[in-house]
Amino acid sequence: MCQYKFKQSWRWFGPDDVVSLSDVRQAGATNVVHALHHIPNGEVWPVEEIKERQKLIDQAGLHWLVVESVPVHENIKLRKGNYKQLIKNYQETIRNLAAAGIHNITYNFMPVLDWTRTDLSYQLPHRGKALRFHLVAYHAFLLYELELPGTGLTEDQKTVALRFYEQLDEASKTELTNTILAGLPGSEERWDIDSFRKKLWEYENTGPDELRANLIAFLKEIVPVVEDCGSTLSLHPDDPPFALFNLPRVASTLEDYQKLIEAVPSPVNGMCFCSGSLGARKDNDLEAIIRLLGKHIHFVHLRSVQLEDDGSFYEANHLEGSNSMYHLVKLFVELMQKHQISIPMRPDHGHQLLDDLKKKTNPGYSGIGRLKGLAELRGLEYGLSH
Ligand code: DNO
Repeated sequence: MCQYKFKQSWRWFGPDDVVSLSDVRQAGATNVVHALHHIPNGEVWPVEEIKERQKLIDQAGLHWLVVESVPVHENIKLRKGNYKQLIKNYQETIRNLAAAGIHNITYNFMPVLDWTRTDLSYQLPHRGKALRFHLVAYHAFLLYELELPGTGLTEDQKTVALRFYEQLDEASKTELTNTILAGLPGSEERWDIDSFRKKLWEYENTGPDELRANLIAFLKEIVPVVEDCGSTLSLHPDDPPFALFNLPRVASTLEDYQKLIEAVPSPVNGMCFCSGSLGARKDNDLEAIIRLLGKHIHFVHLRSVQLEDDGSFYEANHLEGSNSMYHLVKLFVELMQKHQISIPMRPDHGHQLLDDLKKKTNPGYSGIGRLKGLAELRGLEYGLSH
């Protein structure tokens, strides 16, 4: 039997989460992935508050293993305004987390929006619900709600989007806007059409090269602190891993990550391997990413997406979808033995199923769907490592 195994983890959003800490234990996870969401983006997380939350998690018989995320303020991404102070605050938060014994830090560098979907209750044939990114709905929102030019869209795509938009009633239009702008679980920002438009203008002169330079400059200031603390940094991929609203993306592909690691070469400068995010792009070879980035993967999110012909996708069962979960987990089992490490892994998202269909759940983060995902993934790993 293999000695090194995934550290089974579960994202918990705090005391208001409908999924309680005892639910987390019942689901079979031993570690918690968590963030102090109540602290405004950019402020230092005080040691006392970290420890207080940690105590709550300990008392439930669990361990706060990973922080997801220490959010990166927009001013750091754009290197403007008070960004220097914000970076100092970020460094202090990393030190404070280490003082409490929390060393695995995840972050993302997606401008303006965190992850994006267009449908939070896509009906599956069995009547459970999944999250979906429907490209046509996104185009319709871009062209007819935001009223932005669809640069790069073909006439055909515009016509299809218009037809889709015309058949939506007012309530569905509002729902689409809220789904895209109101912030999915874990996002720190919420927008309305006007504030979002204004925010997009701020990125007018920031393309991928500029954003990447800003990320590298940020890493150069953060990585030495992370090294000193004996911690690791895991950059979550863009979700989805292609440009939306003309905003730059710099964590979508293997090459993106290689550039960042080359620019700031440290073992702590790493990746959160999210199979669902990376897998939403056909030309991402997920197995090659595991093989080539290996030691830089400090955290793993496992879920599957089913790609559709036009670039849309929906979240599939954890063991199904367009990528082979069998091969991904097998590579991780081998990687962990080779490097003699156990990597934290959480089942990412889950379908809304059974009793959860009657509850108001956090999109993607309902209890039963993730319990099912974790059970399947645990079984797969168990089989592969015996
Ligand atoms: C999907 C989400 C998140 C989210 C993180 C980024 O991909 O469930 O993991 O993007 O908050 O750090």
